[in-house]
Amino acid sequence: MDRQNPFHCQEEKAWCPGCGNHGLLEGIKEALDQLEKDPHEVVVCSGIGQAAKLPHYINANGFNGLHGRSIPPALGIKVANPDLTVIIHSGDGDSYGEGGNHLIHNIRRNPDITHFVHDNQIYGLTKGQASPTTRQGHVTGIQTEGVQLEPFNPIALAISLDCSFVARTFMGDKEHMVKIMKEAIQHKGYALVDIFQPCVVFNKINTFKWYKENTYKLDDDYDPTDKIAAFQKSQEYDDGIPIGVIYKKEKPSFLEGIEYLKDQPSLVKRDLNPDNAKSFMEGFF
Ligand SMILES: Cc1ncc(C[n+]2csc(CCOP(=O)(O)OP(=O)(O)O)c2C)c(N)n1
Ligand SMILES: [Mg+2]
Repeated sequence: MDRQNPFHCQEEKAWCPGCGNHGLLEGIKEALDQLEKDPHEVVVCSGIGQAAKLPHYINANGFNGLHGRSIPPALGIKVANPDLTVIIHSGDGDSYGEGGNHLIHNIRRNPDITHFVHDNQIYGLTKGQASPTTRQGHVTGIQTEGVQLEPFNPIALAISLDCSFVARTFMGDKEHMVKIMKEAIQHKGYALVDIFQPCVVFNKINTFKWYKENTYKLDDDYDPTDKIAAFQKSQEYDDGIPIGVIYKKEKPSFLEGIEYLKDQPSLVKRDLNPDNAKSFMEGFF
């Protein structure tokens, strides 16, 4: 690229030195630059958490909402202005715990948005409680006897709901991560990308070294359209976790499925006529 990356931002970051979020942020800026996007074309949405601070550190439009609520504003923005590239950056707690219900039904809707989950397998911002992806037996300051619950498997859930694009990557392998990010952004439909992102302070088990030693890349001849094979891949953990595009399913995106919108301008392109709302409101009084 000979242009300067327009997504760079001078804002000081409130992340710990060594946090996986730094590399992840560099990765998304690089992916967007390589796709030759411009900042005004991009919106980054998030909920609450360390991961969810990302919209503050990238030169693009942003929406930092409530915990577990990164998806609804992203969907609203995409519906109002389908020309925008809408991306979510949020944590494993935010996306799979507090936001779990939105995740499920968003997969069913299949809007054309991309969801990058910073999966550090812990609640980072609130200082190290178990998240849905924390493994059984993992001892935390709250789960002093070790986590009792079985972990949530986002990849298996997404496949079971026929999510149109399901991938996993590790921020410690920048080339792999940027490649997957670009593919996910270009995918038409909802793309869920679980990104392993070490929390160097509150997760002493799933470290950089651990992810490096416990992940492997899917073979080139792996077929992501094979649902049964994908489901089998989603079960692998203890003997190595596959990274790459795990599942893909072609289907219409949310807006394509709404018949009456087909020959209508998008909301942002319609004339604003407050009088229409006035007469509508008068009906309530
Ligand atoms: C409704 C609600 N519940 C709980 C909280 C407290 N809270 C803030 S961030 C957070 C966990 C964030 O974890 P995760 O989404 O994994 O992000 P990370 O900090 O690890 O990047 C919690 C429980 C909140 N702000 N709002
Ligand atoms: Mg987390």
